[in-house]
Amino acid sequence: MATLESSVTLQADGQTDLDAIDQALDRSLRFGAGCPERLGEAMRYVVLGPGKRLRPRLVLMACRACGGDAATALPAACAVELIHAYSLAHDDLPAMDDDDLRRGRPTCHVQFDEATAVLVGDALQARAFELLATQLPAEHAGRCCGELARAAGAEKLVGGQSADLSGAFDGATVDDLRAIHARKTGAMFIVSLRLGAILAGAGEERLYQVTEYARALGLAFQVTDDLLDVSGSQQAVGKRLGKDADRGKLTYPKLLGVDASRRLVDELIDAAVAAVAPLGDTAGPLVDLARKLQNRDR
Ligand code: GRG
Repeated sequence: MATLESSVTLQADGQTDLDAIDQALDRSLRFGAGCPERLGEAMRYVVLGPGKRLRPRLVLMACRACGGDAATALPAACAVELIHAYSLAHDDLPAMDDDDLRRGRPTCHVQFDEATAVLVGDALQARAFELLATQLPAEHAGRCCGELARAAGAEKLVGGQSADLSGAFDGATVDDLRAIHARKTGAMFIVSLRLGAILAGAGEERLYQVTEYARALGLAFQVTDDLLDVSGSQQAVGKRLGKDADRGKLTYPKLLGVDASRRLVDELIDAAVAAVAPLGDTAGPLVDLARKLQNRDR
């Protein structure tokens, strides 16, 4: 595989980071003759569509916040986005959320077919770990592989999805909902920050601080996602068709009401900002991103 070194200079600038991430993702999805054309095309369709690239941006921001060179973290940034993209393609399948639209376009199984969507997810997951194993500095590669495997695995991302699909929600509380989202959404936010920090050579105290930031941000992200569903703006901007609503999905606004959900977002964002305050100015982009996310449904 070609190295992901980008021709775009990585700077503390959101747009430049986005360009660098998109270029590196593009390079990470070039395969040799062994990859069937349709599979490669579908992988690129899923990953290179118009997503926010939130998790890879968090990897780079965390790396800089902890004093590292963000270019070192680019393979990790791509790896988390590949896992995220696989999870969305699988979540959209008829056996799961059965969605027709993702990122404003037909979902992978609609555009291609179900078997291809399953295989796309399988191959993206493998590619993510290949990137970490082959393109990170040797002293960090093993730990990064282990942390991402755990976040994506049966106790976190996959476990949260499984618990969500099992859907025994009668009498469920906000704590039950939090427990699912901590696994389904939160773990990928946490690992994004942690990989960036690890690659900057952060010690345990810094790792703890960025983990607490990510924990609060991930939950706030989920609550605002639910609030966007209520306001209908997800559909308005064509982000997600969302059959969730039809199958009686449990959400924060349903359990708490809209106003209390917004207050929860405010508390979580304040907690996220406080967690990285000890890092000083280098955490500025993390603080700015948290404040933007706070208002994304208002
Ligand atoms: C199939 C193992 C497996 C897991 C699926 C991510 C997920 C778990 C399901 C997606 C549905 C969901 C929980 C939505 C809530 C928040 C979320 C993860 C939204 C999608 O992330 P964005 O908004 O997407 O960052 P983009 O398209 O911008 O990358």
